[in-house]
Amino acid sequence: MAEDSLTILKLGGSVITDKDSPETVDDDALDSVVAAIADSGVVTGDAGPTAGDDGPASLIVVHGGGSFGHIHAAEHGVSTTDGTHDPAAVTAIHGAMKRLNGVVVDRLQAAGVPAVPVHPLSAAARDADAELSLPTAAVAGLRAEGFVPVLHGDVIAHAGKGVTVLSGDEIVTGLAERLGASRVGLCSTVPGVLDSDGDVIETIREFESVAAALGDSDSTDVSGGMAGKVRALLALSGQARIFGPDAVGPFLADEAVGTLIDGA
Ligand code: IP8
Repeated sequence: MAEDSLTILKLGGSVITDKDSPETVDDDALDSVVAAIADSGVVTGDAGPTAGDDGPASLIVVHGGGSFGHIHAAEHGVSTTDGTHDPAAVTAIHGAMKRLNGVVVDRLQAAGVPAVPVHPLSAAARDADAELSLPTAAVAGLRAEGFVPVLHGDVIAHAGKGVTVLSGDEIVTGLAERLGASRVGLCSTVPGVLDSDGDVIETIREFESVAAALGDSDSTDVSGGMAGKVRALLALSGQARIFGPDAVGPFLADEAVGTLIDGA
């Protein structure tokens, strides 16, 4: 399979967890998206003894924090811009994300997807200008061997601030640019980007046309809601889609689901 057939799929933390209840997985929602991934045929990698024979696995999964990472991050006052030097805070936030990641990886494996965990804390960092360094050798190497890397929002070293939050959305856009993804999808709790009447906007090509509907247009925090997501995806050199949980299967089948974000 060609390198350019890579799909990056983000599962929103609010989709796969119960946001109102600390460290609680939404089992039905997770099982449903896992089944959609397993049934999609997108995963062609073979992680067995002949690993790599079919070329790189064509899927990378990223998931957000939901009621795992965000609750601990808020408790310790850590965000994408506010950091901490407290090692106990680092392990509390990272540990929660690893627990959620373990559940996601286990469910995917149980469904036959050759999923393996990748933890950003051990590899990524921001410099003093908040510029992200996101090495891709581990992810690319795992793909080449037929695995489906499963990454998650995390805390990472941030020059001068200790650690700050790296959102799943930043991982998605960072990997999409660095690995040249052909398809990028964000599975959210809503069926797409909604206009002021609550209808799904079909296509967004520039931010100003939707700024009023999205509000918070000055937000630079990519972890900060739909406006931040749209801005980050518009900056990609390729297209992306935002859609709801029911559309994971159709998205992987190349259907025009949710909102197309096309800033290229
Ligand atoms: O839910 C945040 O990831 P996101 C992860 O994608 C943490 O914003 C550690 C709160």
